[in-house]
Amino acid sequence: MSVSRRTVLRLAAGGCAASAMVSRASEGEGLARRAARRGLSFGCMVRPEHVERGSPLLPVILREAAMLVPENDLKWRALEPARGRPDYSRAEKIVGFAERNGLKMRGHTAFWYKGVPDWAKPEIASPAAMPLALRHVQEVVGHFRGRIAEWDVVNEALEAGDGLPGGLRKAPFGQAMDAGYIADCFHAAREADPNARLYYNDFAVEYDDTPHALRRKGVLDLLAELKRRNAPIDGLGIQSHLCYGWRFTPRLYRTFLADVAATGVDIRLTEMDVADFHAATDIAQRDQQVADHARRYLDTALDEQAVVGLMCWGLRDRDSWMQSERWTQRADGSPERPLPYDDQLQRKPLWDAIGSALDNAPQRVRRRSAGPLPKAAG
Ligand code: 9MR
Repeated sequence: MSVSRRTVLRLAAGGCAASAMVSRASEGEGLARRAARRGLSFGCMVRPEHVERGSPLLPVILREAAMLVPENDLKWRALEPARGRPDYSRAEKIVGFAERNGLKMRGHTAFWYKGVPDWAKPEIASPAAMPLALRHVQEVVGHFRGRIAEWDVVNEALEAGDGLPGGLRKAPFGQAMDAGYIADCFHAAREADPNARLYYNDFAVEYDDTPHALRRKGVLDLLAELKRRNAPIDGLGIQSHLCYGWRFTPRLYRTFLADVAATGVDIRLTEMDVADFHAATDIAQRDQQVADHARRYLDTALDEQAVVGLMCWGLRDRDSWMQSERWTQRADGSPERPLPYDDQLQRKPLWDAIGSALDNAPQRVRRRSAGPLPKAAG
């Protein structure tokens, strides 16, 4: 990475080390432009404080991302901690920032079992559940009508282990529900914002093991069922929480993506990061292992034309959800390094891997079912 004249001048003028680092990190072409050149989009998860004036991440976000998604601020329990008094202020910080800077927004997520606020839980667990949930979907999608380009309308509704028909998850309902409730959420979202692209989003479909195979089957069955019910679904979000050391089989995954694409929906990789608890202790070696793992995944995934873009679940290691998650902790006690930037805002091998995978992705051509391609950049 070259150090620009501006950085050299700033260093010479005694600018503080932190600002020099930020300046270096935001130099050169970001992933957003590299993605756009292929007709793809790159973006990331953010928190409101990341986009506040003075945040060291701010210039990095502006350089790297074309699309933002709030980590928690659009979840029902965050928006409406007390019944009837939704507070959009934290979400508005991010949406407003995106608007001022010409970035697109993803909405995550209108309905998620883990997002149900405590006050709504007893009601959700009764036969009267759906009106309350649908009212929320309409409220949140409608509030941001015309401002959020794409919504995870329903998140993580599948869990084969629960033993329900269609592989549906029991939570958050106390009773068995069929896929009709998911279709209803999509109808409610479409009505609330007719121009938003509507996604079903899930995790654990990426690897070559039994739970992932069951979830893949669940996803395909659900897409077929939603089509059968005429639900207005435009896309599948594949979270892509990767894990170094887990078995990834390109041929298998390629087939899955093709099967999804054949249903006519777009695919977005929505929350990518790479858990490194099976990777080396040595940082350089570990970062390279993570990067190579992601590269193999992305080369396979981006080869599918239906994949419209990629989002990382954060840009900087210390912002990762994995830092506070028990099952992702490393045996040597060191923090996870799952994201493209380290805590000093230096680019890591994962950043290079994502950039090269984007460069090597086949140029997107307009698909019959797809929305508009992003404007080509550079
Ligand atoms: O990163 C999010 C973390 O801060 C929250 O505590 C958690 C529960 O709301 O959700 C995390 O984000 C999850 C996302 O919403 C859905 N896919 C898995 C993500 C990581 O757990």
